[in-house]
Amino acid sequence: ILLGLLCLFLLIGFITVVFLCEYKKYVISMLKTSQAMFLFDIGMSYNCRENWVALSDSLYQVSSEKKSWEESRQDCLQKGAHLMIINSREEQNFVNQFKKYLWIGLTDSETDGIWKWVDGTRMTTSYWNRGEPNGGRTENCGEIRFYDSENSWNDAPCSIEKFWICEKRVSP
Ligand SMILES: [Ca+2]
Ligand SMILES: [Ca+2]
Repeated sequence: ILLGLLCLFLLIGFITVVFLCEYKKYVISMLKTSQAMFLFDIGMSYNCRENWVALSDSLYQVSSEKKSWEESRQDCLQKGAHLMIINSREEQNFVNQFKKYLWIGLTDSETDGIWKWVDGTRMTTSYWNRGEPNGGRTENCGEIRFYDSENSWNDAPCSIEKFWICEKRVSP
């Protein structure tokens, strides 16, 4: 009986999730102005069909295509998000788990050797792989590369097309 109840609860949960997704799609189709859509998106804070994954106060989405660092940055902005900013060991270990080469929101394009996050803050804690960053003026964008090591970062030429990871804050 206990198992039966558990199954019932799971079924109800599943139906609820599917219903909410369909409902959201319906409302989005009704709201044609982009501003209303943006507000609604923040309100729901969870995108059913877009594979956002939650960790602490943020949602993360790994891209399914490859783009340059700048195009990746733009893609995240269009989604009301930004390229991932790593400021905890938890986030660092989390991003390695995708086991993919991924652009993150780190660049030293402005001043070589001064690494900044896409929100303008200086990088303080870093997880560079041994010998990195080694690109000087030719490698100005940060990526997750050596994901089997905690220190997985590499600097790479920004024009190379790679997968990327967006981050969206849920609470302010
Ligand atoms: Ca550089
Ligand atoms: Ca490098």
